[in-house]
Amino acid sequence: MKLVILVALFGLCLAQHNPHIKHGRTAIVHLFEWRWADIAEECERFLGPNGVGGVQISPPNEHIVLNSPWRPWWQRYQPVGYNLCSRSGSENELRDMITRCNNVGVNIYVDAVINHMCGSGLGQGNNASCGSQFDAGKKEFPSIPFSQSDFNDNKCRTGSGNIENYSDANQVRDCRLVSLLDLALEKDYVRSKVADFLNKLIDMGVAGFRVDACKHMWPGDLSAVYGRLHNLSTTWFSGGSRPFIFQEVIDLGGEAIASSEYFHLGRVTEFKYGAKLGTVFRKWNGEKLFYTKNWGEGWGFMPNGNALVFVDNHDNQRGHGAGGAAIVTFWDSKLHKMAVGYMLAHPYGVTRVMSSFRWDRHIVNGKDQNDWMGPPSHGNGSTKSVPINPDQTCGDGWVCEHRWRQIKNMVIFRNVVNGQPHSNWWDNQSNQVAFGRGDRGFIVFNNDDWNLDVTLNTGMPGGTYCDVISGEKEGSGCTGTQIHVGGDGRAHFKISNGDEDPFVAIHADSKL
Ligand code: AAO
Repeated sequence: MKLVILVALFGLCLAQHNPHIKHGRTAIVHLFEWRWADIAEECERFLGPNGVGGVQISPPNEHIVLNSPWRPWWQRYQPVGYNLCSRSGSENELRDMITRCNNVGVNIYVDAVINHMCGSGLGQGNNASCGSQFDAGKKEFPSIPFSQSDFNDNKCRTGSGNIENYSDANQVRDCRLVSLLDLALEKDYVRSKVADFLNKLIDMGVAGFRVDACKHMWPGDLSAVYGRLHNLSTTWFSGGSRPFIFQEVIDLGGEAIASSEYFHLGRVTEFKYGAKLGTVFRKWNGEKLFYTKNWGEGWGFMPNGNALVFVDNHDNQRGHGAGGAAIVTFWDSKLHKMAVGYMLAHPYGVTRVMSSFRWDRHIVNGKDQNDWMGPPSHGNGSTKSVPINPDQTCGDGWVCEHRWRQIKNMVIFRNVVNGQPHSNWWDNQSNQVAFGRGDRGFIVFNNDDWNLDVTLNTGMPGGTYCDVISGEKEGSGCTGTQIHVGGDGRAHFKISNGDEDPFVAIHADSKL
């Protein structure tokens, strides 16, 4: 009997670790700051047809609107209510987007900001994205409503009321993160309001949540909130499906709070992944690509079944959050394509690809002076839509890494090799490595300052394959390089270190 209960509890916990991705797809893309109307189009014209499993969207609820700095991207991390209108669009547009994406097999994951409301600073004004009234000074948010007693200030023991020391778990959870008004999630009333907000989204058809700032919330409080969540909508998901939960906890080691405290609740962001992979591809601190033979848990990362991984995110691509200068972003496009390619080829974790907007980066003494800049906007502050160029790239300042051929094709690679083991490893004891995924795919990297010229056992059936990095399969031919695999599974690879993309990948579906 005890065993049955234990197994049942274990099953319940693991449920929130499952992204419920459809049709054998595997990767999620973060369409940072995109408008709902554009995401709906992107699901239909690109993400569905190219096998992308889901989209992480920016926070959909009402947020403060700031004039100084002018409309920063981070205003959306300052909620002032749970009405569903934001810089990305209205509730109707949100609902339409969720429906249309689900209809083409693309899941929606909501960035849920539930640790806090807006900043306490009076200087921020009281403009809200749906026009609701609020008073940060009095801690009043009548559209929900939350008032003074729904906040944690009485529990915080620091002089400033803010988090001052990350070695003290109590202040990290009970004080204000960068002055943001900290919700008292121990209160049943607050938990119910937060759960109502999330349940409304679940009933609209979302597949789960990226939960913001989890380090700053007690695991017990989160457990109580998650316990109130509805099952996913049976219009698109099988009965009894729990929402996918992935929790933002920054744990590079050395602090009071460890990501493992959240494992039983859902997946957790593994920030070591991008920090280390960036260091390896940059060849900093004596790192070499061949050291990644035991990439994953072998590098001290969290257990595979708990990890949500990414090369960069919306914070650390501009110096916020954690990871620093090692993080490889679209600004270093050659390294970025290789790092994202490596991540997507490797079996560890649920993978998330970043899709960014460009800003006027201006680094002085290691700090980006324009780290606040919001998405491409019109003069009145409304976000520009995403135009698609004839070559399928995006215009108007939208970077669309997810549309870059190399990244798009590696998302497909990950789907094709799903479930296959990491196999046939080869390295030159430096920065040239290769590995396969059973007999379904094989990838070779040259991040050395000299050419690669080698014959390798790919583990793949004999035949001619299109390299999906330099091109792809089109009809009965390849638009890029062809790779000939012999009957013995061996193939010859030549990769110049001078290539814009010094890596090659083949998979079962790129065979001629
Ligand atoms: C803005 C202004 C503030 C103002 C506030 C209120 O910038 O000056 O006080 O409004 O008016 C985003 C922006 C913030 C913005 C906020 C609200 O990034 O700049 O504040 O919206 O508009 C911590 C949290 C983590 C958080 C991260 C940014 O733990 O949860 O800070 N990320 C999420 C979102 C993020 C958002 C929020 C949370 C808030 O993704 O976009 O903020 O909703 C250490 C700790 C980390 C800590 C970092 C940064 O990291 O471990 O937990 O993250 O510090 O404070 C090495 C260490 C690493 C360390 C890092 C940095 O890498 O190994 O552990 O250095 O020191």
